[in-house]
Amino acid sequence: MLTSFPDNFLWGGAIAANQCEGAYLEGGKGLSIQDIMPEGVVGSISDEPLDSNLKLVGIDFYHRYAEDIRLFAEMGFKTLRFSIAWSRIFPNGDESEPNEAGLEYYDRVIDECLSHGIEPLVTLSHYETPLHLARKYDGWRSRKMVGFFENYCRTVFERYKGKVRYWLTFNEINAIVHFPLMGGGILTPKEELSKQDIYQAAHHEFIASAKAVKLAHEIMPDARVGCMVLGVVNYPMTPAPDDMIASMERNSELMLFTDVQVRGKYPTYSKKLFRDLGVKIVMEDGDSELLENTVDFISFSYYMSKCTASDITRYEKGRGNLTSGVRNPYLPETEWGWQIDPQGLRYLCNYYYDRYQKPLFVVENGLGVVDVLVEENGTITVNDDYRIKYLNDHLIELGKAIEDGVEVLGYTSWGCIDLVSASTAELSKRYGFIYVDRNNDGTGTLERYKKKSFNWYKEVISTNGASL
Ligand code: BGP
Repeated sequence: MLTSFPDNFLWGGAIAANQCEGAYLEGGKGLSIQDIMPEGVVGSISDEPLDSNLKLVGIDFYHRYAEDIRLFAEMGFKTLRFSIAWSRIFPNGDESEPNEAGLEYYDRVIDECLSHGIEPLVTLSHYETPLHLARKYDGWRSRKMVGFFENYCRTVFERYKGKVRYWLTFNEINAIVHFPLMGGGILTPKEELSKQDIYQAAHHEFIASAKAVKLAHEIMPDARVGCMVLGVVNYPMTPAPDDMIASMERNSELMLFTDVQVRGKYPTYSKKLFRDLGVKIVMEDGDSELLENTVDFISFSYYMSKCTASDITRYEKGRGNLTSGVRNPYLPETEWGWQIDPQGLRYLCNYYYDRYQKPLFVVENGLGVVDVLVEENGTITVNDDYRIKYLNDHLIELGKAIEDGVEVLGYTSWGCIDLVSASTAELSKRYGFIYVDRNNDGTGTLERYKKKSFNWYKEVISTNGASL
């Protein structure tokens, strides 16, 4: 029995606009890059949006948000992480006046959350660069993006101040290195981009993020703004010092993204890293001061750990969503080859907290699985004991991290309702406590069904983790 979770611990779930809302042309919305990625990051992009893109309807959260939020409230959610689709507010991304219908939509979503005592946790940019900005500026390769993003942030901060206290800037900001299109709205193919292009684009996101933090604190003095990174820990494959150093260097590449946003400057090791990569960040006057607007907390996704070796060709490659590594022979893996490592979560929490002494927020964690609906005593459900085990094991380790002394603000399980996968753009990879009747071919009633894990999570929340 665990009692380590603090009384005000923010239990909840996480979703993203492009993966659940659908209705991507309703309410005056403009297109985002997601609308030309019908196969997800693993596939190719199209010139124009395709009707075959499951995101056209998503899980119809745009119309069913009230029903879905009621189900989250029934589980006892204290918080809901969702993103605002930038292109609902500014359809092209660079207009001066916002789209009122888009703002009203999020008024309704936020008010619905608040009416159930659910604290909104809003991601400002969840892989959703407006398509027009991708086409006109090649996304975040252009410094101009900073101003457009600032305008968007100011608009939503002014509109939702007093209602939304917790904000995240860029979802998995470090993903830009691996997927420049998804992370940076960059249409130039990755093979044609230099490391200079990519890290310069990341710099623009750092500046935009720092400006968002500054603005948020000015407009909403009680706001708490976090960075969001893809949280991966790299174990050395063997105790050989060469492997240890390889894992240190690999971790440094990841830590660069939190270091800049949490410490407010590029770390000392970045000099060598950038020299080796042939990168020279172009800084404008005032950038160093701007970066000093550091985040209030660190949020991250956690799905797996990785191994690194000085010579990775000697080992089997591990699979993963956005980064790859060496397969760890001690760990089981999911159907998609993601290595399951609950203890890695405890390790990573300690790693971040030792480094920064700032509160952490686990904003994504979960198991993507093909679920099967069954009928039991007249009730349609999914017996997802595998998901319960996965989440239970991770939460026990999170509890241990808290006992270790790590300050953790909350935990939002990824895809608390089934939604479209980011990597595959399919619906068959399900994470939810709530099943949505929609298939990869677009068929299905969109009906919602509670899985077995629904009541399990409800119990976890109502006992504040003591039932784990
Ligand atoms: C993260 C993204 C999410 C989410 C999750 C699961 O990288 O922030 O948007 O989708 O991964 O990945 P997938 O949907 O590919 O299973």
